[in-house]
Amino acid sequence: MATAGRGGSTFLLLGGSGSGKTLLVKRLQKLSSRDGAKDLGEPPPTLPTVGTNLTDLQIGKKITVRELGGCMGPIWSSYYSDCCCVLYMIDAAKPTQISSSCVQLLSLLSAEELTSVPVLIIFNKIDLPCYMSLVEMKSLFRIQDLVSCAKQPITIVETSAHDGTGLPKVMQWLRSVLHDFR
Ligand SMILES: Nc1nc2c(ncn2[C@@H]2O[C@H](COP(=O)(O)OP(=O)(O)OP(=O)(O)O)[C@@H](O)[C@H]2O)c(=O)[nH]1
Ligand SMILES: [Mg+2]
Repeated sequence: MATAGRGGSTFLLLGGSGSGKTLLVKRLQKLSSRDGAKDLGEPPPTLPTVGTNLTDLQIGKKITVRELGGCMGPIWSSYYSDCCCVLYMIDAAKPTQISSSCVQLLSLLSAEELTSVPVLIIFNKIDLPCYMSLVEMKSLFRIQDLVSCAKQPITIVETSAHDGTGLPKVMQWLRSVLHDFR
């Protein structure tokens, strides 16, 4: 298990272009705000992240989420040594992105620097009518094999950053990771 010293409390947020990383961070920021917004309201607009985007969240203690834009895929690995865990986002309503998402996921799971960091796999956009169910996604990504071969502890959630479904589970995972670091 990673220690809090490694990468401080920087949570790396990765995933294909347009999978919903920036919107997720904005939603988590609202959920973790002092008034603990129950009603998320309309989703705020987002722009493609060209580079990296750092956001502080207060989840019991301060953590920093570092989103790397999907277009940064070729250099994601240069940030691997500076993180304590990874959130990996997949657009469950975009079949054309599945093969590249799968290759990127396998690549990060086999990276030396990430062998001991917890990984949260997020299947996002489940509010869209055309989304692929968790059963379908698990089968396409061969999640059973991945989880049994990977060295990292892997957790899987389904979310909609649009309507907020599943976001409490993401918050719960962040808290549990922080708790394990204590
Ligand atoms: N319907 C729906 N739309 C979503 C969801 N999450 C994000 N979106 C939309 O998808 C688009 C892309 O979202 P972003 O959060 O900018 O995606 P990103 O992963 O940060 O993309 P890059 O920064 O380019 O890597 C935006 O129009 C979002 O409003 C979701 O769960 N459901
Ligand atoms: Mg973004």
